[in-house]
Amino acid sequence: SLQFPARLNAAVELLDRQVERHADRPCLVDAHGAWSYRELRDRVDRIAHVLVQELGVVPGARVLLRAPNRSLLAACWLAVVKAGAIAVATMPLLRAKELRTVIALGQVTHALCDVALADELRAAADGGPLQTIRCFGDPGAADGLEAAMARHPGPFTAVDTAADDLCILAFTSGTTGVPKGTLHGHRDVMSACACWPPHVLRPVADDVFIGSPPLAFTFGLGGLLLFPLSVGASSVLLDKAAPAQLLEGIQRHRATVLFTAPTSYRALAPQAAVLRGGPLRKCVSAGEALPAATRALWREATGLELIDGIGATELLHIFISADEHEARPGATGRPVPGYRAEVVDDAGRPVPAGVVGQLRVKGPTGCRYLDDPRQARYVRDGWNYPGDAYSVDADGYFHHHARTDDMIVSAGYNIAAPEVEEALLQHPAVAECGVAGVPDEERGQVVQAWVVLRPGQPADEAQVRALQDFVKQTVAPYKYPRRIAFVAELPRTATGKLQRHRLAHPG
Ligand code: 3SK
Repeated sequence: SLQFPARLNAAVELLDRQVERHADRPCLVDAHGAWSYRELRDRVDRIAHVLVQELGVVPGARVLLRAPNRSLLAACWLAVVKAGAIAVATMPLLRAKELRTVIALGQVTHALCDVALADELRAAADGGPLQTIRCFGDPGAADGLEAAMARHPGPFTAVDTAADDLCILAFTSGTTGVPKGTLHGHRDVMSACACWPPHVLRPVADDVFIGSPPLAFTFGLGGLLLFPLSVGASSVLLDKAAPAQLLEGIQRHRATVLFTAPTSYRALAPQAAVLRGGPLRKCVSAGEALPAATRALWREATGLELIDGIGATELLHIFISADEHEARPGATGRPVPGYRAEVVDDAGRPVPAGVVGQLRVKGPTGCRYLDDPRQARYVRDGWNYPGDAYSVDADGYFHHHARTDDMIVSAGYNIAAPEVEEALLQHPAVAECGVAGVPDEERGQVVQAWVVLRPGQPADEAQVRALQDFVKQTVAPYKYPRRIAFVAELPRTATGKLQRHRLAHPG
């Protein structure tokens, strides 16, 4: 089991300890330049002084962060944690309505915000607990964070936090309903760094990390900040990480470790041959189930085997995974050392190999919800039930079937929406697709697919029949989509997860 001292501050462990070892190594790179470990610590200490001395932040206060990925956002996150407060990082795409929910549920009192995104935040703050917003991104502004930082040179002594003091309030992206706030302490952050990275990713100090997930999504927080810092590596933070920018960034910065989601690997694949034989050596896929076809596509394009993983905001990061040598198409992997995972029936009994049931997980990164009645449903006897239908094979590999909410029951058949999506994605006309059950008088529900076609593909009846026939030949014929709609895009959360419940009701 993992041992940490009773007094622990994650910002000290991840940053100050690295400065002691290699102050001048490159640490963060963004569109504004590059910072060494020493330079990052200097910024973090200045911001922590501003938080405490100018804004009156006290240990345990909740500080909202709002910006696209950039080094100053990472510095703000570390400063909040170093000051013993709780970082509430929010997706840049959130609008005032969603921000209002986060502020009210999280009892957020302070915010550090990119000036370009401040209007929505100010609108959301109206009348709520959020009293102080300090903006950054306009270095000339007299009342901006940068001006305040200039007033506070000199080291900041980290607040002496206990290992179990909270330092993160992260909201789930809400693929189905209202987001849940999840709480994590300094020990959880250090545990996440001590489990999946050394056992599966195996990063080294010379690695250059890059990727698309926002730092506000714990997939991005771990992959693009915590894990690189934990080994003294560097990280490239892209404020925009659409496929073209990501590909350009990988090449320009000679990135060696890539974090992104299956959708992004599919979009990158047609141009990704330029990466073959280059410095890129580890490609991590998470955030959504990885179809075997996407794994094959990426391997064919680049020669690299994807490292798949399932994680959850509730557990901070990845808890089932397989490295590039142990990967098996169609399987997510095995429990990451430090975690236990089981597939159980509705009564909580483990099911035999090959049988589909509910996934449950236990591990060192905990799972506490913020005053949410759903705690009772999602956390039982120390197990977290992330809401995924899985089976385990005889070798202990876990196979994803669907989110529990994404099981379609049609004429008595159980059909996993992702399996139908995976079949459709193998058809050359299909760029993206989403599948969900829609009500049907005769069958209860029928399978419907919403398909984004590749450029130039006809959206006509012949295409519908071709796709239906293709699915019938790829998986059991009763799973084929009886209805198909062609659409320009699919509804996704701010973290890029497909919202299947919105396919039929996009409004
Ligand atoms: O939500 C997820 O899918 C996820 C994946 C990896 C790491 C962290 C998270 C939240």
